[in-house]
Formats: sequence, C-alpha cells, structure tokens
Amino acid sequence: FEMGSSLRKAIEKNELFLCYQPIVDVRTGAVIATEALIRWRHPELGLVRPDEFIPLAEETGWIHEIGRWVLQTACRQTKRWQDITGNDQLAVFVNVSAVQFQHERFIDDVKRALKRSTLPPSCLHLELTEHSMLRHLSSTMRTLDELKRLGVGIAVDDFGSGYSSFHYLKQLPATILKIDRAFIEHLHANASDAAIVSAMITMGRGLGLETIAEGVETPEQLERLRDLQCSYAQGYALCPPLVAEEVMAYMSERQ
Ligand code: G
Ligand code: G
Ligand code: G
Ligand code: MN
Ligand code: NA
Repeated sequence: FEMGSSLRKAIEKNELFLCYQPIVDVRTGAVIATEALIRWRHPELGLVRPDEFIPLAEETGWIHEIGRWVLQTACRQTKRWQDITGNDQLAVFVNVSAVQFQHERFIDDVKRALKRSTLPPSCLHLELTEHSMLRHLSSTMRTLDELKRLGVGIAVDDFGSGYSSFHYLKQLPATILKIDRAFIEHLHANASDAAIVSAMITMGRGLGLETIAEGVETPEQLERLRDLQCSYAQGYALCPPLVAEEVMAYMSERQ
C-alpha cells in the first residue's frame, strides 16, 4: 500500500482539514487563540494522524505544499473568526516542521498567507520545537529574525523536552514558551514538576516571554497553573481539538 502517492493527491482531493484547539486565558477563561492541527481523512484508511503522515510528507517534499495550505487555511479561518466575533486580537498557532522552515520560500509563504487573508502578523504564531530551531542554527536564526521583524510570533513548542540549553534560549528570538505536557501531567501531585513549571513561568517573565501550559487534562492542574500565575493553557480539561464550526460555538458560549 502506497501512502506516499495518495498523500500527493490529498490536497487537491480535499482530504486534508484542520482542527483547532482553543488556547485559554487561565484567569478569565477567554479564548485568546487556537492551535491549528492538521488531519487527513483518507478514503480507505479513515482518519490519519499527523504523526503518521508528516514524516512521510517531509521525506517526499510534499510538506512544503501542505504547509502552505495549512498557513493559508489557518490565517483565513482566524480572520473570519475575528470578523464574526469582533475580537481583532484572536490569534492562531501554526506548527511548522524543521524541513518546511528550512525552505528558501518559507518566509514568502508566510507573507503571502498574511496578505491574502489580511490577518495582522501579530495574530499569527509559528510553533517550532527546540530541536528544529537548533538545526542549522545560523540560517534558522536569520529566518527567525526576519519573521520577528514581520511581527509574527515565535513559539517554542514542547519546551523542556528537548536538548535545549539556556545558552540557545537566550539567543533565540522567541516570543512564547509552550510548556511540554510531560511537566503538566503530575503537576498537582509532584513537587519537582511544580517547581520546574514555576521556574519556567518565572524565567519566561524575566525574558519577556509568555507561557502556555500544554496538555492540561484536569481541573486540579488548571488550579495549580492559576496559583503559579501561568498566563495561558490548552488541553482536554478546557477543550479538545475541534472542527471550525465547533470552535465558533465554544467561543460564543464564553463571550
Ligand atoms: O493532535 P495531534 O495528533 O494533532 O498532533 C500530533 C503532532 O503533529 C504534533 O506534534 C503536532 O505538532 C503535529 N502537527 C499537527 N498539525 C501539524 C501541521 O499542520 N504541521 C506540522 N508540521 N505538524 C503538525
Ligand atoms: O497567487 P500569486 O499571484 O501571488 O502567485 C504568484 C506566483 O507564486 C505564482 O508563480 C504561483 O505559482 C506562486 N505561488 C502561488 N501560491 C503560492 C504560495 O502559497 N507560496 C509560494 N511560495 N508560491 C506561490
Ligand atoms: O506537539 P504538539 O504540542 O504540537 O502537539 C499537540 C498534540 O497534543 C496534538 O496531538 C493534540 O491533539 C494533543 N493534545 C491536546 N490537548 C491534549 C491533552 O490535554 N492531553 C494530551 N495527552 N494530548 C493533548
Ligand atoms: Mn504544537
Ligand atoms: Na507541544
């Protein structure tokens, strides 16, 4: 069975779609953004998760076209939500793979998605893992600097899980830390995890970075994050990834 050749056709056949997971202000519960998460509805295999096809897309080079489609779709959708809700600060977080990021046309793709959607650059945040930022460090740094000049946000995804060092973190023009869910899982019961999350939040504040806690699954974890003065959170306890129509309903209930 050839997943590669069907992936090539997935865009034109409209088999790809985005789910969006709300990112919420811990104090007020307001939706400040969503994270776009790609899905593939395969005619025979059913729903294929990104973990299964993103590596394939990277190997085959289709990641560039798919990534372009994700950027454009996420920016358009977010602009639409801004217009409907009147909240012109509503933002979107888009995952970017290392391969996609290294492409010479990546910056052009970002600019084009912003221009076509008319979404303000400050409402787009690109998520990269520490690992992918540290690959080809000097060219990555140039791209990140240019994105920052555009006004686009740079989020460090899965923060704390990779081989990061404070030496690199200091140099990266990041704007947001997304605390890896491994640190959130036992937050309410494990004093070490609570100490680490607390330190991450404090360090973020000192560096001028916002922090988002990922994978918040219980009210107890959310309560602890509130105590630790974490700004934002996402996870099943708040809302799972939803299709666009469901996100609109979720936001309306919270206005
Ligand atoms: O819900 P979840 O199974 O969506 O996501 C699994 C993994 O796939 C995560 O690591 C996430 O960052 C990644 N992912 C989700 N959507 C995208 C996307 O649009 N582009 C890339 N490169 N990765 C994505
Ligand atoms: O749609 P527009 O007129 O902006 O396209 C100008 C050129 O850019 C065309 O050659 C087209 O093939 C190419 N192009 C169209 N869409 C994209 C895109 O999303 N990203 C990049 N990098 N090039 C694109
Ligand atoms: O690697 P990244 O952080 O981009 O991936 C986000 C992944 O986490 C997606 O697969 C998404 O579906 C998943 N996710 C979202 N909320 C939760 C949660 O509360 N718990 C767990 N275990 N996974 C979550
Ligand atoms: Mn992510
Ligand atoms: Na993450």
